[in-house]
Amino acid sequence: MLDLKLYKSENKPTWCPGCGDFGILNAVKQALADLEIWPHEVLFVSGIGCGSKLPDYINANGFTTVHGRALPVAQGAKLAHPGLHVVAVTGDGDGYGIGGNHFLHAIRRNIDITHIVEDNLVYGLTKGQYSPTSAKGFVSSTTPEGAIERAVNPLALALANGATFVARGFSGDPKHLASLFAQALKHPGYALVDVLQPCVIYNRLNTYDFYEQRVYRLEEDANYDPHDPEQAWQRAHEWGERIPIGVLYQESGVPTYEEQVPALAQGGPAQRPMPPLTEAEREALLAELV
Ligand SMILES: Cc1ncc(C[n+]2csc(CCOP(=O)(O)OP(=O)(O)O)c2C)c(N)n1
Ligand code: SF4
Repeated sequence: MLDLKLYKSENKPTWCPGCGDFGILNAVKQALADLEIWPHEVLFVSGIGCGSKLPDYINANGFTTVHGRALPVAQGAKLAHPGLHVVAVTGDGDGYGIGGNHFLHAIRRNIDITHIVEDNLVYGLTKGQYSPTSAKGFVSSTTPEGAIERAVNPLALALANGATFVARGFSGDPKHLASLFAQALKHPGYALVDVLQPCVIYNRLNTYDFYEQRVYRLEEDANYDPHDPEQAWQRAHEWGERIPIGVLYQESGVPTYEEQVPALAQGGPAQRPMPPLTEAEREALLAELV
């Protein structure tokens, strides 16, 4: 196991005290340490939102894109550098709302990236508007009479589109969450970890207490088989008195997108040696840059 201090960033999180994003950050670091992934071997790509600040708070490669675009940038980075562990970090608004289209296509491509969704069921950074995962009837700053639309079910959506790894964690259980992140990082293909993340300011419904009374670990159910799509489908719809966390579904042996691209057989462009420049090319490049 590597030392957790390796991942310590110089930047101090600006999250509200008690925010569920702290548990996610700690669990991510733990998973990297457990798998002995060094900071230079991993890239975090995020969008815009409270949770999307995560790359700033971890000592590793990081890139912040625009709202909703973490997944395409993460996929591009993985194709350029297949040897890198690439982790896309999005909020529920970022990943399932404005980035919802990318979510579907990342799933069906099965590029080997890990997608962490900090799912607080609300827009945090922009002050509490309802999000795609907010329950019908959820009262927010923009819906004082309650959200009219029904919520998106990200786990069912992922399963229905052929995702090869679908998990749900809870940021109030960081040890369990770290094991989910580690399994997702090891999975060859697109791996979704939807994380129940309390927003202690704008979501007074889905609190730590709310989840602590309801969540249960799937692996403690001896009858549960995460390789059975029908069982996964059924648990993906369980939300109420009991909420499952753990690996809902994993399918092995499905080739990743990058394994099927002949041009990547020699490695990604970022891994190939640069062909030497002629003097004229060098001069032209310098003239362009200087
Ligand atoms: C193209 C674009 N549309 C809208 C916004 C405004 N915006 C920034 S963050 C955000 C929502 C963030 O919510 P979520 O992704 O759930 O993350 P959280 O802040 O809850 O972690 C919105 C609407 C933006 N920055 N760019
Ligand atoms: S507004 Fe909510 S999600 Fe954003 S930092 Fe505060 S508690 Fe966390």
